[in-house]
Amino acid sequence: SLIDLSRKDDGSRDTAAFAHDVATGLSLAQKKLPSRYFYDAKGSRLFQQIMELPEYYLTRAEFEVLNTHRQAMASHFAAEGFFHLVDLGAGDALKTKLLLRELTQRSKDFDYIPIDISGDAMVQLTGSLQEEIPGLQVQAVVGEYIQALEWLHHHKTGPKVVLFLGSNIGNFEPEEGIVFLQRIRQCLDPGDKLLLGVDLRKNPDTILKAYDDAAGITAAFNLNLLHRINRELGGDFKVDQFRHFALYDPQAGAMKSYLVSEEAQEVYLKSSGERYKFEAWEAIHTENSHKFTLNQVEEMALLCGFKVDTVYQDKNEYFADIVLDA
Ligand code: AVJ
Repeated sequence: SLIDLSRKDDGSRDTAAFAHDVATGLSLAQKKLPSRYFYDAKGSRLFQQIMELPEYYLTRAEFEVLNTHRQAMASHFAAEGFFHLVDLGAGDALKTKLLLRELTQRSKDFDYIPIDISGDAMVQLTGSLQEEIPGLQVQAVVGEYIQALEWLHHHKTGPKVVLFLGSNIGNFEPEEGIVFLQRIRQCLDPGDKLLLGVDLRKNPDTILKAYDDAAGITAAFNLNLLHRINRELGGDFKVDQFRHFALYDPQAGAMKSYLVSEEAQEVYLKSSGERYKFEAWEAIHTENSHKFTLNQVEEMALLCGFKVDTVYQDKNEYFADIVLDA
C-alpha cells in the first residue's frame, strides 16, 4: 500500500515544469539550472556511486553518527509511547535502517512513513523493509516534501519524529532553507521532533575534493543534467564541450558547482523553440551545497520555531544530526 500524492498522469506535468525551469534558467544573464533535476534514473545511480567515493565523506560521517548514537536516539524518540517516524527524501533509507532496527528491537510502538518523490524508490524500499525488518509497519508516501507533510498533518494524528538527513537542507539558499523549516514546523505540533542532518564547516580542501573527485563521478553527475535536457526536452547540448567546475567559498560555507562551456556555441531546445547563446568559458550554475556551523543551525532553528535539543556528531566532527523540538 503506497499513497501517491504526485497527481501525475503520464508525467506530462513533470516535463512541463522541467521545460519551464530550464528555459527560464538558460535565459538569465547568469545562467543556472536547478539541482533538483539531477536525479533521473542515471543521475540517481551516479549519486549512489558518489556516496561510495573515498572523497565523499558525508554519507560515511552521517552513517557513523547514526550508528554510534542509535541507542540514545531510539530511547529519546520512543520515550513517550506511539509515534510516527517520517523520513523526508527516504530514498533507499540505508542510514534510517540503523534507527529502524534499533527501534524495532525495543518496541513496535511506532510506524515508519518514508516520503520520496520517486515512486520506484518507495516500492523498492517497502519491499526491502518487509524482508529485512519483518513486522515493521510501513506506509510509504510518494510526493513533494511539503505536500506530503501537509497530508500527514491532516491524516495521521499522534506525535511525529521527522527525519531530514543527508544535509539535503544544504541545497537551499539560506532564506529558502528557513522558509522550508518554517513550513515543516507548521505541519508539526508542540512536542514533535525534527532530526536534521547537516554537513559542518571543515578544511576547505576536504570539502572541495568531495565535489571534485579524482574518478570524475561528480563531473559525470553534473554533466548528466545536460544529457537529461537533450533527451527529455529535445536539446542539442554538445555535452563534451562542457566541463564540471567546483569551488568552495569558506566564508559563506558554500560549495558551488558549475558547468562551463569550453567554446562559444549555441544550444537549441525543442521544448521552448529557443536558442541559447554561450560565450567561450561561460558557466551555468547547477548546485550549491551549504556547510554549517552549529551556531548557524541553532539560529536557524530558533527563527523557525524549533529549539535545539541534542546534537549528535561523528568522531571527526564532520557532520551533525541535530534533534530539534517543535
Ligand atoms: C544529496 C544534496 C546532499 O550536496 O552533497 C553530491 C548532492 N552533489 N555531490 C550534496 C551532491 C554533488 C548532495 N546532497
